[in-house]
Order: sequence, then C-alpha cells, then structure tokens
Amino acid sequence: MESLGDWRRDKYVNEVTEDDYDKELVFMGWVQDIMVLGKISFIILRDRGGTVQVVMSRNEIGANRYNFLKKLPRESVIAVKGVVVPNPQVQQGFEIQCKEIRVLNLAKSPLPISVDGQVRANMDTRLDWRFLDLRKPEVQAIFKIRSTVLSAMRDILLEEGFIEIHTPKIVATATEGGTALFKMKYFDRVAYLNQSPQLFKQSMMATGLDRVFEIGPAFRAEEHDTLRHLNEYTSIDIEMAFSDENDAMEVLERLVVRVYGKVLAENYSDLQTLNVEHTVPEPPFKRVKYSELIERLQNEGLEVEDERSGQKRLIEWGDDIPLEGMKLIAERYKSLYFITHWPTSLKPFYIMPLEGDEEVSHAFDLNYAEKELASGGQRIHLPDLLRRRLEENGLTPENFTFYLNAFEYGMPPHAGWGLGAERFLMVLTGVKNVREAVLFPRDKKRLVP
Ligand code: AMO
Repeated sequence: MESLGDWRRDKYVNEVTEDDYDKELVFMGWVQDIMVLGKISFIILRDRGGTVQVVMSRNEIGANRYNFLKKLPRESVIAVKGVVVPNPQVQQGFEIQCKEIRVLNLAKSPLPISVDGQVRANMDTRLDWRFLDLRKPEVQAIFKIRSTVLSAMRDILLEEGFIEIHTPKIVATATEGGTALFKMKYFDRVAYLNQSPQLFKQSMMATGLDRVFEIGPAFRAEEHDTLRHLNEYTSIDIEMAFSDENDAMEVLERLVVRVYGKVLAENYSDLQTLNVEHTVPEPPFKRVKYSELIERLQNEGLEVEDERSGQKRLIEWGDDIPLEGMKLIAERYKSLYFITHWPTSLKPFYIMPLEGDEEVSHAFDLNYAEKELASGGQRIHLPDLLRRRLEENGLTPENFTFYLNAFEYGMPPHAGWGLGAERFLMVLTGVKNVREAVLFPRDKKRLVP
C-alpha cells in the first residue's frame, strides 16, 4: 500500500467554496463508487463532509496506473490531489480533476452491508457492522447531533452555575427500585452497576457545592425489549440545593429550549439529511397534573389489569399509565409537557410527599408526546421522613448509611432531575428505535460489539 507521506487533507468536501476553484487541493476518504467510461473514470469520493466526483483521465495518470485505479474495490481508502473545477452538472457545483492518487488501504469485497443506501439492512445486521453503518450520512448525522447536544448541555449547565461531578458506577445499593441491577463480583464482595447517580448527587447537596451535574452512563437490568429501553444509557443528571421541583423544571425547560436552538444552528444540514424539521419550543411548557390525565383516560374508557385480582378494570388514580394510555394522551399533548403531582406510590423513596397529603408527591416527568424524556422532583431532605419512606418501600435503612448520614448534619431542601440522552435524541433526530442513538447499544441480546 502507498503511504500518506507528506500529504494532508486540505478540506472536507463540504468546506470547498468558489475561492477554491482552480486550486490544487488534497482530499481524503473512501471510494463510494467508480464509473468507467473508456479513458475517463469518475470516482465518487466520500468524506465526512459529503461526496465529490473525482475525474480521472488515462492521459493524466498514465495507462498502467489508470488500469489499476479504475478497478479499486468500493470503500477502499484513497488520497486525491487534484484541481477544483466548477461543474454545474453535478450536485456540489464542482468536481476534482485528478492529478495524483495514493491508495492508502484496500477494502475487501463484497461488502457485508451496503453503505450507499442501495440495500436496506435490518437493525441487527447494521449494528453488527456498525463501523460500516456509520459511513452513511444519515447515520453520521445522528452522532453529529448527539455531539452537539451533549456539549451544549455541559456548556449551558456550567453557565447556569452547575459544577460538573463524576460519581462511581460500581456501587453497593439500588436507587430506583423498580428496575433490576446488574450484579458483579467486586473482589470478595457483591457490587452492582449503578442505575443512577441519585444517591451521590443528593449527598453533594450537603457539601455546599449547591448545584451539580453529571453526564455519564446508567445501567438498568430491564428485561423488556422495547424501542425505548436500553440496558446502558447516558444520563444527564442535575441536583440543586435551596430549591423545589419548580426550580428544577425551569432549569430543564431552559436547557431543552437552548439545546434545540444550538442543534438548529449547528446541525442544520444533519437535520435535513434526516428529514426532520424543528422549531425551537416556546417556554413555558404545559404542566398537567397526573390526576387530570387519569380523568381523561377514564373518559376514554382505558382499562388496565388489576394487580390483585388480575381482572380488567377502568384505570384509576394510583395506576401507572401504560404505553397505550400515553399514546391516547399524546393525541392531545403532541410535543413537550410536564406531568406533575404524581402519586407518591409511583415514585422512588427519595421523592418528597406533599405536606398534608402524603399520597401526592413533588415529582414530575418531562414528556414529548408519549415518550418520557426526564423525571425528577423535590427530594426529601428530612432524615426521619427519609428513613420512614425507605422502610415503606421495603428497603433497609442500614444499607443506605452513607446516604442517610448526609441528611443528619445540615441538609438543605433540594431538587433535581435525570434526563435520558438517547430518549431526547430520538425526539431531535426523529429515529423510532432508541438503539439508533447509541453507537454500540446494549440490550438483552446485544453485548458485542
Ligand atoms: P428515571 O428512572 O425515570 O429517574 O430515569 C430518568 C430518565 O432516564 C431515561 N431512562 C432510560 N433511557 C433508556 N433506557 C432505559 N432503560 C432508561 N431508563 C431511564 C429516561 C428517564 O426519563 N434518579 C432519577 C432521576 C431524578 O429524579 O433525578 C431517575 O433515574 O429518559
């Protein structure tokens, strides 16, 4: 194979402007296709900016070299030195008249999956060949948007006065109840992969740091195979002291609005590639009480299975809202809205119940249509109430000593939320399967790659 030598890329394909016309530039990328027309061949070269037509003539290159290059297998890696020439016939408005090519590596053929969108592979095959899958512009667009979203969130939260923290992912206790934990061997003890930074971010409220955030992995040993659950996802978490759930909701609202703005500004062409159109949502988002939604679903006649009797009955206050119910709600609430005043029984032990009506809590969810994007609330900061709520949830306070200690020596009232990066990306990119928003998704069947 030929080496890079002293060649370096001058521009990505999408960076070429009229100022570059008639200049000699170096491009590098993959051979998407070659069309041979006798003494002239057209190589479609692809880099992360797009594709360009490279015109290669036998006269310019020499017969031997030409005969070799015109047979390059698809997806081989090349560097091209050539002159940028305007050409109104092609989409880009210009082409490259090739002076010299260096073949940096050959690709085997046939390709296991098509990368030019000619043949559609199923999700599993695509994920098996993820590096090839990512050569498609519509797949790259998702990860370009993901990069914007996560860096924008970090910038915005820092501007909002939050301090970035990193908490352990190997832990000794559960936080979210409901979902199962992945167990692991930790020397001679049992440990788990953390479901959420919940306990750690709350304990930071007893330090005086006041506002903290973390962007990191969360692990859920959920058995179900759905289009919106992963076993490893990226969680954006905040916790803020001297605050209640309304303050936390306002931070979330500002964050979401600004991230939309940033994506529209920086990923306009990626959104076009994905065929999605957005406008920046207008705050404040609607706030609707859980009880209102239940009434609405009762009017629709939504039935659920009664846990005790196993019989079908009308949905009632205290029931979790099944996906079917969320879809009915989404007919009316088509974009972003908060659900507030959840029953305490449906939320984790650390959520603050309303004073005087303990059945109702200070918890909220942020939804987009039927999708839950985030959940949060005001937390219990009073140690006695917290111990009681642990016990009422069937948990043993002794297992939470490190956490409970933080409440005994001056813990301010506080609130926070956790937002699932991939769920939010589903909304922004329009993908229907959450696996599309992760490079290497982990689900019940997938551990490799
Ligand atoms: P919760 O368990 O509701 O709350 O999770 C918060 C958000 O994380 C995302 N999420 C998931 N995304 C993909 N796959 C999953 N299996 C999955 N599970 C959760 C969702 C969800 O809304 N500690 C609380 C947050 C808090 O109160 O601060 C918590 O983890 O987008």
